Amino acid sequence: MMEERLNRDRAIKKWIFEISQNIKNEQKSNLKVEQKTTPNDLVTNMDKWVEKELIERIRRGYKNDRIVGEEGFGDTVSEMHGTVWLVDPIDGTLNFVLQNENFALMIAVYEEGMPVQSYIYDVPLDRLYTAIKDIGVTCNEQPIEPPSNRSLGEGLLATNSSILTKDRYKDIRKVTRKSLGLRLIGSAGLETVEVAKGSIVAYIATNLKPWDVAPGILFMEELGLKATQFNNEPINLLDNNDIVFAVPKAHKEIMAIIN
Ligand code: 2AM
Ligand code: CA
Ligand code: CA
Ligand code: CA
Repeated sequence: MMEERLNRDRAIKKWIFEISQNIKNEQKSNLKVEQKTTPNDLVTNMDKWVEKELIERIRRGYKNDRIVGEEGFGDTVSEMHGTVWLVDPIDGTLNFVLQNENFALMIAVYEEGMPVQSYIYDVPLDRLYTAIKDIGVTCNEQPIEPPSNRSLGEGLLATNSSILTKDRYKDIRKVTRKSLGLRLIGSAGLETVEVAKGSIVAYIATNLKPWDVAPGILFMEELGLKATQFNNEPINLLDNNDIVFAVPKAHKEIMAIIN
């Protein structure tokens, strides 16, 4: 079992480096940007290309596995039996288009519904964050130690913008007031990584898709951190989720405020 995961780990890293090289080389003038649902919900030809490339490689090596991809080139998955891959080709597409930084390529592998391998690759900074079940978390092969268990009042908070614009989430103001300050990156994956590194004590976000949260769960588990829905229930990978990723102290305070 462990050997199989280590082989898969080597394959995934190779794919990530090969594919991301092309993201960097792509002439931005050739980028085709389309609107999916709203003006801030975009997809580019690069998102689609990356997802297709990844899925092709996974299918070649792992015929029996199923794949869930944001841009729809994978399978339709309604339960988590067997091995399921969740792929977000570019997390932070708006940043990719408008900033050319703060975006990541993300892959998560689940076995029988349990997270076993997670990859969040900060493409512009060349930083590969990994979480492997029972082995731990790394950044470019260097181990990341569990962050100190701080309270909201001792740390920074991250969130997504829709939580601030929608009235039904007004408790977020109370949470923010208790913290030292608010930070928004615009990539769920990179915000997750900030929690893992201890740069922020909590990431609170609404309506995230399965591929946005799938890698983060193992990062939290391996570091002894919390990953739940707003109601403190486990995250459901077959649906959208309102999530809190946090160190335990901050998580407990947030649960008390929002529930
Ligand atoms: P994406 O760039 O892969 O779509 C932005 O706050 C974060 O939320 C990004 O990680 C983004 O992922 C994610 N997100 C999820 N649903 C979104 C939506 N409908 N519109 C914009 N961002 C969304
Ligand atoms: Ca998207
Ligand atoms: Ca995403
Ligand atoms: Ca995406």
